[in-house]
Amino acid sequence: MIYKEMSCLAIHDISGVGKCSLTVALPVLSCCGVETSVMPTAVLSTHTGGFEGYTYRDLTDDLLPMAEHWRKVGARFQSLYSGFLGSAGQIGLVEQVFDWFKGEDTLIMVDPVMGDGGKLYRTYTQEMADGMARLCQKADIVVPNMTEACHLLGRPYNPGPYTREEIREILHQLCALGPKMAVLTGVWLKEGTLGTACYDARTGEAELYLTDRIEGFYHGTGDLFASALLGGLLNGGSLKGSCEIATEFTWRTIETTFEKSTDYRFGPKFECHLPWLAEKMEACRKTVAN
Ligand code: PXL
Repeated sequence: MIYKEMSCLAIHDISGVGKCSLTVALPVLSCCGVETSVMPTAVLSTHTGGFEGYTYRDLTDDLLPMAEHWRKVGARFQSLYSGFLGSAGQIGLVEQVFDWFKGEDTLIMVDPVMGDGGKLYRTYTQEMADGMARLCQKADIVVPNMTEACHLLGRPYNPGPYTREEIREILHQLCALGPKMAVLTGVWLKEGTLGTACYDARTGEAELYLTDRIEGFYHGTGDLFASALLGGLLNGGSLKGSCEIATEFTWRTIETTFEKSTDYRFGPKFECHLPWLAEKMEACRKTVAN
């Protein structure tokens, strides 16, 4: 076993039922060997995708006091990773948290969780979407789906299929906002496929990872993908290598969810694939060590 010290502050909501955000980020990052601290942005009974009558407790007022306490006790994080945010004010506070905890080598990942399938989530306002664009400027890496990318860039939403040129243009435009790296989910070129695309503006390297499309809409898979991607990068994986692992991990999970779940709203069945992910992470550490 190769030991590597890795840490992360994950800033997302916690939805009690319907695995997504923190209930996905924590187990996945822990499995990757990353010591993960959490800043819960809101507490919900379920996620907002498909359940009626969920409870929603906004934690905006708690965010800065939490961060101030961490500063007092000397907490440090190698990576800062934000996802679903509950209000426009909260986005500004997360910017502040980034400024406080950003060191020279800190990796900031922003997953601009705003919507899917061409639509913004129910809790999302235009003001929040504008704030999210600002937050992305502070990131080293952004991980939007197609809906989120189009919204961030002011592009009309195209449900697909996409051309390689279109994907490349979106990735370039995302990096032009500020991040060094951009990863797009929900890309496909022809029927029956679905995957991800990555681009590193420092090296110009880009890659597309396509898998067989499994029909259905699977909540929480964006969080699963982004968390595994961050795990790969922290373990020393390249952007391309980490993107490939995260894409396959997500695909394996979707396959199991398709086969075993009777109601996809209750979240992706990823747990049985964690040993596979842990092995891939060990391989990333070995490559770096040799
Ligand atoms: O997986 C994204 C997500 C995170 N958190 C909450 C959500 C969603 C998507 O619907 O509702 C509360």
